Amino acid sequence: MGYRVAVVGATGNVGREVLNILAEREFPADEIAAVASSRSVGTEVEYGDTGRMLKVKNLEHFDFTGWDIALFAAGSDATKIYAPKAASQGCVVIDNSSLYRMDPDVPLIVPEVNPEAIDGYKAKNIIANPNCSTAQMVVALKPLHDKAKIKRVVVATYQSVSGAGKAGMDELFEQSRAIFVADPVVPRKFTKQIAFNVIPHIDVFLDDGSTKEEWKMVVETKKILDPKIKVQATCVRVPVFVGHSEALNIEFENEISAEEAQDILREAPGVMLVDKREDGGYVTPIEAVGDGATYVSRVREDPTVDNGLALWCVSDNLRKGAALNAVQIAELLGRRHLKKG
Ligand code: 11C
Repeated sequence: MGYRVAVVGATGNVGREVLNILAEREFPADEIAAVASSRSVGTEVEYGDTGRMLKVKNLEHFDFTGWDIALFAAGSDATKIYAPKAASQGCVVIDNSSLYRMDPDVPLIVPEVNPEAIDGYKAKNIIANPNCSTAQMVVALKPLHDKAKIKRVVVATYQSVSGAGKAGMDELFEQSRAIFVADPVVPRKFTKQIAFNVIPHIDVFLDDGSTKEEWKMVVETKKILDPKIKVQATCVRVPVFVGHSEALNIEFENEISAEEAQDILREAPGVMLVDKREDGGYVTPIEAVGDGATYVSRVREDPTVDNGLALWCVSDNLRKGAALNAVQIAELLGRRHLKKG
């Protein structure tokens, strides 16, 4: 007997990717429900590329009783109402929003990094999935932290427009077209022109001048990896459709050479090292699309600090940054707690 799995927000960028990944990984599901807001009722979504079409069910009336796992990829307003409802009806919620990530009673999980923390899920029946830019960073940091203990990370991100949903992707496409045909460029989703530009602003501003996206990278890294690690982040939106990139500068407590770091990363779970130190011997976001790995390139020593390394990391933000990590959490939950079959 397999699981009964509900995918909430099934018509969005991340929800569709969740369905693709469940199908690709042959998740042992007896039943899959595609659930979304009333706007999407009447439409159908495909279960991966299996040809199997799922009729979208209305979240407002969906009864989660008897469903084992709900993978939520919905907006925060809907999540606030329906995630606790699903959890109270006995269904374990794996939530992709930022709502529960810093709740001390909710585990925040990246399976390659802190799988054991999932054991705390019973307090609320909710497990949180981290922000995409945090997920890929901690996958790359974890094996290096185990070896030489990280003290501080300075990160600059290059985040694709798909992080802002379908509206973000449409805006990049529409503005690019408008520029080619000399139409006016109108920013809607983003605060400034995104086509042929970069915008150093993701999510809302906080009182200290940082943005909430930057804050998430700080606090989520501490919760997932180690509360002692200091993180300074600058998060930037770039005109790329899918795939987030990050330039990391890392200071360690103990000595670690670039060669040692490369050897460690080559063997690390979830990491793919592509670091040839020659033209094209590194990964760009386009090459990471559709893949689950966190790619690491450009590993080198930073002689301006003690025990410093610099590196470049890239991942598909809709996959490892969201849908894949959520499905991996569901698999981990199955292995450790909800055994079936
Ligand atoms: C972006 N990282 O690229 C965001 C999207 O907290 O889950 C995901 C926001 C979140 O815009």
